[in-house]
Amino acid sequence: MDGRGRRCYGIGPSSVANRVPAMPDRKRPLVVVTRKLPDVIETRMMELFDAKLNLDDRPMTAAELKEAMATADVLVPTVTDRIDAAVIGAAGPGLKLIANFGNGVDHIDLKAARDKGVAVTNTPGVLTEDTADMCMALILAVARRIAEGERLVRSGAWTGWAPTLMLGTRLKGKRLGIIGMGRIGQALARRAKGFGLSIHYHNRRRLHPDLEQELEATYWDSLDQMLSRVDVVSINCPRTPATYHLLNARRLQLLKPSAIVVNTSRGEVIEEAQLARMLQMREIAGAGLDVFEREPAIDPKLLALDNVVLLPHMGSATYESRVEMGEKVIVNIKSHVDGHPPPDRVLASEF
Ligand code: 8YV
Repeated sequence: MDGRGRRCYGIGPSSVANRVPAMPDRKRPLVVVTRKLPDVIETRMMELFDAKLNLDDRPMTAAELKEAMATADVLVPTVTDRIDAAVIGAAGPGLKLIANFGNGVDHIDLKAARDKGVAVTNTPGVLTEDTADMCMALILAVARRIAEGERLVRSGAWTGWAPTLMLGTRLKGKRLGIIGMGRIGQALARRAKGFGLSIHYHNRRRLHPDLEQELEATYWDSLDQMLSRVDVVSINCPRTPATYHLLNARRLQLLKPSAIVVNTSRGEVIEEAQLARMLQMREIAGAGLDVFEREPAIDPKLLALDNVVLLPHMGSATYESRVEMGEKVIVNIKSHVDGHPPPDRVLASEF
């Protein structure tokens, strides 16, 4: 022990020279986590940081978020937190990083963060495959009426097999139009190819020819032209000012009446009221929706429709994905506090 009761390590006689100096007391960063995360992630955060966890998982109010910003060094929000200019404006001098738990950052005012000198990170890559699985599951569920069939069995009204019962649509040979050919769009394309769908896509940038060839994907510079020719549309682009209501009333009307729309991205990319109206009128055959414009509120029209499969924003909800997202958050925070640029910085200029 040294004179201040701290443990010292050394070999041989205790002398100042052969003592390993005690680590200087470095203040651990105060990290406020807005929602309950997997136990392994919370435990590691407690080991590394002065972590303030939200064990009862009650979403924080705007006032609580502002208070957290004023005192913390790092905020770890999720898609359910609105990190707008007012919340960012409340940041204290220590707050230099918002380490988002999730890929999409449309709930964070990136410009306000940049102006305030606050870096923003996200968790790309680790939820790609799980989200693509969910896109494919929704396509299958709508085309083959899986949720409807399940409801029929549970209702007790099923009277047995019949030649014309629950007829759906064959996927093999149909055209899938992917809007947003990033990681998730490409992972969906790989899956969909296996189901015999031909791949069409619209993206800000055309893919490298080698990748396009590997995916056997047809690029459409014009979204309008692609929409009128495909049988299934999947939204896989991020929600940005440019993609808000990208599928608006006019574009939805370009779809074939037999078309299926699937959305695992953000509700705001589709003009939801119009989609609900067209589904109700059977001007669009069906939809699989994991995200909504006013989550968790859902348009009552959608709730009443049989040709729609509705999920509670669970595209990336696997245990593995949540743990890997948490690990990414930790690496981003650790790099930042150690003075290195965090690997998953989101640049305001990208949006
Ligand atoms: C996440 C998502 O679960 O990462 C995203 O952008 O939409 C979801 O899959 C959610 O964002 C967690 O904050």
